[in-house]
Order: sequence, then structure tokens, then C-alpha cells
Amino acid sequence: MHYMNLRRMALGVIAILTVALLVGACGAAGGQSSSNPTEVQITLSEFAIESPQTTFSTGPSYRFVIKNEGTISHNWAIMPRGETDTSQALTKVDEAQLPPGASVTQDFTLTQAGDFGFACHIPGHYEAGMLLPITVQ
Ligand SMILES: [Cu+2]
Repeated sequence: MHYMNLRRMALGVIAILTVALLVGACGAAGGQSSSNPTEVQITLSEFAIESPQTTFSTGPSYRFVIKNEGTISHNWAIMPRGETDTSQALTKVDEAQLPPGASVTQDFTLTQAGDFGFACHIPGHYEAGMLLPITVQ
């Protein structure tokens, strides 16, 4: 328990440092510093994907925090609606990074409007309900 808390804290510090470095690099390159990304907490379980937000905008960066609250590994991808070929994923977090209890932070900017979905593509999971339709405007 104690170890997990320390590990979580260490990961948080690493995440903050990474963001600081990225912002710094952006500034050094003379690029426009972007505003803070909108954080979206996504929950994976058997067999569902939940998100408080299902309508997104192109342009601003999102910080997807994907947590596996299930008892088996899951993966997470943003897919064109109806697409099941994961090579077509806009962005993806593999199941190796999402064992039970794991939380992964993925920053991503949606550049294309349309119908998409959050999905888990471990065989059988998508069919069992691990699909959440989303809309990008
Ligand atoms: Cu799954």
C-alpha cells in the first residue's frame, strides 16, 4: 500500500516534470505555449467504457486519464466509428500498460471532426460492450 502510494506520487511528479519540459521546449522553440489541456477521466471495466464527456472539439489538447477499474487488463483506443482494425486508431494505450488498477495519462489533440469511439479491442471485449461513441465537432 505504502509502496503504491509512493509509486503513484513518483509517477505524478514525472508527469508534471514531463509537462514542464514540453512547455519549456515549446517556449524555447518560439512556439505558442498552449493552454492547459482539458482533463477527461475515462474508466474501463468489464465490460464498459465510461467518460463524463463524449463530445469533443478539434484543436484544443485533451488529457485523457484512463483508469482500469476492472479485474482484467484492457486497452483503450480512439477509433473511427464502426472501425475495428486497430491500425486505424487515432491514438491507443496497449493492455500491457493497463493491468487492473492501472491509470495512464495520454495527451492527444483531435484534428478531425466526425463520429468516433473509445474502444477496447481485446478479443471479445468490444463485442461485450467496451465501446463508447464519441463525437468530435
Ligand atoms: Cu477490454
